[in-house]
Amino acid sequence: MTARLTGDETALWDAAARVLDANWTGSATVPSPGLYPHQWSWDSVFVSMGLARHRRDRAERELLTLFRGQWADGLVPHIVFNTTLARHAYFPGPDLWRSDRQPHAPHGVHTSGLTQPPLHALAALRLHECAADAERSRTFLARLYPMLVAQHRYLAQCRDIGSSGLVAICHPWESGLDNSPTWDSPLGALQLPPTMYAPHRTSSSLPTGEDYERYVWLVTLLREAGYKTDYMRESHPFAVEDPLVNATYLASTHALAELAEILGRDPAPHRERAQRIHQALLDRLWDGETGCFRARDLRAGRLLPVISAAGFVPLLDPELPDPVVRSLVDLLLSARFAGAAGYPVPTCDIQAPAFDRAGYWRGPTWININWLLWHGALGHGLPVIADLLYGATLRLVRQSGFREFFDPFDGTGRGGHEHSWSAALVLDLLG
Ligand code: 9YW
Repeated sequence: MTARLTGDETALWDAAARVLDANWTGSATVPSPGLYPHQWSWDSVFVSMGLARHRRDRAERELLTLFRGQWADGLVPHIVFNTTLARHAYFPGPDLWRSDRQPHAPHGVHTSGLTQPPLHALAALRLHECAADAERSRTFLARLYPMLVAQHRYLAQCRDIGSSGLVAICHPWESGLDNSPTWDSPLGALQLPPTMYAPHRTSSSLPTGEDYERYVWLVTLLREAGYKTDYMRESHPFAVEDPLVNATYLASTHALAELAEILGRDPAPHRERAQRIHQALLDRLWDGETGCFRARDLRAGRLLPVISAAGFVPLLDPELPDPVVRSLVDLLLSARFAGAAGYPVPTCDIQAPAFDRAGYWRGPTWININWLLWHGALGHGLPVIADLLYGATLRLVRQSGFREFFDPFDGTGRGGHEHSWSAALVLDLLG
C-alpha cells in the first residue's frame, strides 16, 4: 500500500484487499464466492493487476495458474475449472465443454473451449511496471512470455475468421459482455433445433431462458466440431468482430512488443501486427456517422446497430486519430452515456430501446469497463475523462461495496457481492 493515501482511501484499500484474500483459493482467485466458483480468464487479468499491489507472489501465481489451462494451439480458455468442486457447482460445467476429448486441451485440467478479451500481455506489463524487484519480475516475464506469444499466435492464425487482421468471436461469452444487446440480432438469427433445452438460471439478474438455449446451442456446435478453425471460419453461425475484444488484442500486442524489449527479444513482429490491427479497427469497425466503434457481424455482413460501452474501448489504441478520439469523448459525455447517469459508464446507450438499467450487460455500470476507459483516457492525455471515471468508480464502491455491477443512475449495487475484479481494480486505481 502507498503511504500517500488518505484515511478514507486506506479504509477502502483494506476492504478491497480483504475481498481478494477471501476469494483466494490457494492458487487463483474466484470471481465471486458461490456465484462463480472457478477461474475466469479476464477476471484473472484484472485480479492480477490488483494483487500486484497487494500480494505480488499471488499476482504471478494467478496468471500461471490460468495458463495451466492453455491449449497446445495457444488458446487461453475463458474458464479453467476447479475439479475439486461438485460437477453441478456451476452451469455450464466441464460436461458441456468436454475439453478432455480435445487433442489440444491440457491433460488433467478441465477448461472451456472459448476465449475472453485478451488483456493478458497488458497485465504482465503492468505487473512489471509496479514490481519492486525488477530482476525477479524479469524472471517471471521470461516464463510467461512464450505463453503470451502462443496466445497471440492462436488469435492471429485461428481467429482471424474474416482475414481482416481482426479476431472474431464465435460466442457472446467470448466478448466478456455476455448478454449485451449487441448480440440480440445475431443470436435471434440462429436456427435452434426444436428439442433444444438448457437448464435455466435462478438468479434474476443473470441472462436466463431463451438466451441460454442459444448460448448452449452455440457451444454444442463448437464442441461437436472439435473447436476447429475451419469450422469456425466456414460454417459457425455466430462470428463477430467486436471493438472491445480487438482493442484489448491491440493493447496487448503493443504490450507484447514492450515485453520483448524488456527481455531482449525482437519486438518487430508484434509492432507489425499492432499496425495491422490498428488499421483494421478503423477500416472495419469505425462508424463515422454515429461517431463510435461498432461490432461487425461477419455472417450478416454489416455493422450491428446497438452502441454499447464496448465501442469506447478502442481508446486503448495509442494511435487513434484525434478526430476519432474527439467523437468518442463527445458521445461518452452526451446524454446517451453520461447525461442523466450519475455513475458512468452504462454498458449500453441509455436511449436505445434495449437499455435496461438492471440488466447485467444491458445497462449497468461495471468497474472493469470503467477501468479500461480510464486507462485509455490517460493514454490519450484526457485527464478530465480519466478523473471522471476514477471518481465515479470510487464513489460506486464506497456507496455500495465491491458489487459485480451497479445501477448507472443511482449507484445501487447489483449481482454478486465481494466481486474480485471490482476490488482488484480499486487497488490498481488507488495505486
Ligand atoms: C456467466 C466471471 C464472469 C465474467 C463475464 C461475466 C460473467 C459468467 O461472469 O459470465 O455465468 O454468465 O459476463 O464477463 O468473466 O466474473
